[in-house]
Amino acid sequence: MGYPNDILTSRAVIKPGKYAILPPEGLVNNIVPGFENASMSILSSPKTGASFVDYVVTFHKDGKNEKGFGGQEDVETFVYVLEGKVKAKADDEEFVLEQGGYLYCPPSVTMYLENQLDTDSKLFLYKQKHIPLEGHTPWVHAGNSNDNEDVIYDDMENVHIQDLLPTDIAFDMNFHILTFDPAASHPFVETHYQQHGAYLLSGEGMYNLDNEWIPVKKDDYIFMGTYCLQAAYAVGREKLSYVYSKDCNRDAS
Ligand code: UGY
Ligand code: MN
Repeated sequence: MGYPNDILTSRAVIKPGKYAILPPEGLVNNIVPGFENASMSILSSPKTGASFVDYVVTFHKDGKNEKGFGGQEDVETFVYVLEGKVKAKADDEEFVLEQGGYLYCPPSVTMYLENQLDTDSKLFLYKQKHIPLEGHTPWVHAGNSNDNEDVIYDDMENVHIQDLLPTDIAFDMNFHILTFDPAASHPFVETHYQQHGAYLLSGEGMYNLDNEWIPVKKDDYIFMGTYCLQAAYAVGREKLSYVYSKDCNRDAS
């Protein structure tokens, strides 16, 4: 007979369609066909009101997805390496991605991933239906956030942002990293059409979601729905940083 390790409470908050916070300790393993030697959890999906699907994937030794991810004519994919080292392919084009590395595959390009370590590699993975724009085609793009320029965010000198993908109009979404020095905050409470799926890379903060102040920390996942009120303060001694998706360059539908 088993007993729980602690009193059964959770930091998870789920407000379907509005927002969700998923702390890592509550995640369960989801089998996704094609992913081998992997533990993965689906974090957001259209079932919770997201226009995208987000996953956190831990590849164990020999972890891979030999059959590929995405590749359909209307699906775009993105991967960001949280920990470890993977070989990532966009069809036949090969990249070695270490911590901070990322790859975007446009529609009709299949993403293949393979752990390069005997230990675990951890990834933040995304797919979404691409909204095409006549005369413009997005392209394969890879990089490493450790090599990118951090730009001051909205005149707030203690907040920095980087764009992970090109800002070209062919792209209907982008991934960004937003980083707050301890005690920094957003300049105002945002309300906007675009949704976010955000994975916390470091630090701790108080996040205002729909005017509820909720403590968050490294490895939490936050879904923010359309027009969900949103703003954060960084607390503690480390920078609060998260990688997140945001649609762009398209009219509302
Ligand atoms: O880009 C954004 O909308 C971003 N500032 N939102 C957020 O951090 N919640
Ligand atoms: Mn926002």
